Amino acid sequence: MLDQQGDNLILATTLAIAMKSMMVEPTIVVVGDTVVAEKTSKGWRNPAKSLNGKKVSLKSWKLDSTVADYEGEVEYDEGPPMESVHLKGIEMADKDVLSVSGKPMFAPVTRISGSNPEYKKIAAEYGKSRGRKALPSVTSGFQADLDGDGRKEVLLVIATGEDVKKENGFCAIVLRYVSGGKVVTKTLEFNGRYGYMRGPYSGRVYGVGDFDGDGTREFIYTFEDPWGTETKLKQFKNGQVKHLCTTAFGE
Ligand SMILES: [Ca+2]
Ligand SMILES: [Ca+2]
Repeated sequence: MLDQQGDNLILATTLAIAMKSMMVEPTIVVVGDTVVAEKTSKGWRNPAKSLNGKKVSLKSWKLDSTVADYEGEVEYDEGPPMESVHLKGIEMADKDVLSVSGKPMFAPVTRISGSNPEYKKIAAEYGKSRGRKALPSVTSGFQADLDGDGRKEVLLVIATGEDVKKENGFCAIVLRYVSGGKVVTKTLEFNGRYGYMRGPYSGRVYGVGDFDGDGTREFIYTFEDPWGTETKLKQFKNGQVKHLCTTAFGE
């Protein structure tokens, strides 16, 4: 009798494990508590309503360090104020934390300090190249190997302060990489339309890594103004930036 019960228990446990392994988790990218991208068999896309109720286990990352992993559920909210897909029950999530389900391979990153003279110079030269008189600075950024070729690229947020937000102010996200022995500066985002009811703008880069395990790295950043936020997922490969997905909130 006891043996029979033991056998049943083993059978039930085996079934539970088998069922759990059969439930395929969606591949999602989350910033704070907001799902910003989903990988399907057709590629990356905006998170869909079909994610509602899906269980996920996420690996979390805060630019250059791991933070506590999350196991939980995805929830779809049709609004108001707006449609969103987020993690259930973590309202006060740290906005800087990037979380990815499955087995993401985060790439090591080195934070860049805006007070470093080299980056002060880079920011000043960039501002000048855009014809702006206001002196910008590197407000955030990092070095990381975006394309996995063993050499690090640089992602920078270059912005002027709020005090000079009139006609000369701007915020940009730029990528710097070496091509043919020369440093190339590629502008990914630029906004200088400061003025009445606009600005200041800000940007933030969150991390880089192979999020879906297909062998190509992705990177993610947010570009923001008081009216809304755009979070963009991109790839850098063979000197080209490929856009994968934008999730926008706001007006
Ligand atoms: Ca590289
Ligand atoms: Ca990938």
